Amino acid sequence: PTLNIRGVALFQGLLDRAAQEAMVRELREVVAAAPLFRPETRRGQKMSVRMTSAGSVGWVSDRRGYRYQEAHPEGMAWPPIPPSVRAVWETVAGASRPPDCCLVNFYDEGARMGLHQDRDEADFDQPVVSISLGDDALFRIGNLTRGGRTESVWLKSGDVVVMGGPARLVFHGIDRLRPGSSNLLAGGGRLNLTLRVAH
Ligand code: MD3
Ligand code: FE
Repeated sequence: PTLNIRGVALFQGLLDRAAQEAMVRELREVVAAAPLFRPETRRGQKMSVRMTSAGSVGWVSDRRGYRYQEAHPEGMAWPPIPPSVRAVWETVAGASRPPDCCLVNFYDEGARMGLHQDRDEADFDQPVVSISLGDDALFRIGNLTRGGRTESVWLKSGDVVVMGGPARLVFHGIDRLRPGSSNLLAGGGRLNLTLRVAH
């Protein structure tokens, strides 16, 4: 890694421009097969981030709660995880199992994600791997419990983050984008992919 913050490993610039462009082309197919939607929190609030998934299961949220399920909210199966995305997991995860979910988050200018833990997965010994594409985003890393001091780092297009070991359950979030900082995505914004072993 090029940087390690509280056990969160950053691989800055792991994907070059050509690799990023190839991944975006594959992700267009994912979104065509399983459209982005805006999940609702348990309290019925629409999230600002739009999401979809690839893999055998996908992450959904509605008034029934957060969970992984076999179908998109509109009923279709999730498309397969693109090979270029799987390859990143093989390179950096050091995991004993392949991912069964790739959560795709799309941020437009103004979208954010509040501090939270990722704890809907069955096995916290498996890492989560994140890939950033498009505009820069201010990523905040907290602690294993809510509150306390936090540290922030800008994630740029092509950066990969691995959360494993003790860092797997730290609170984290995205405060804001730097709009116009990347021309990778036509129309701007940011895609974040998180590879997970959900089941
Ligand atoms: C640290 N996504 O989808 S990715 C998420 O940029 C999520 O869209 C953010 O948090 C995004 O749940 C941050 C980096 C990340 C992902 C999972 C983690 C950091 C993490 C799990 C544990 C600790
Ligand atoms: Fe998260």
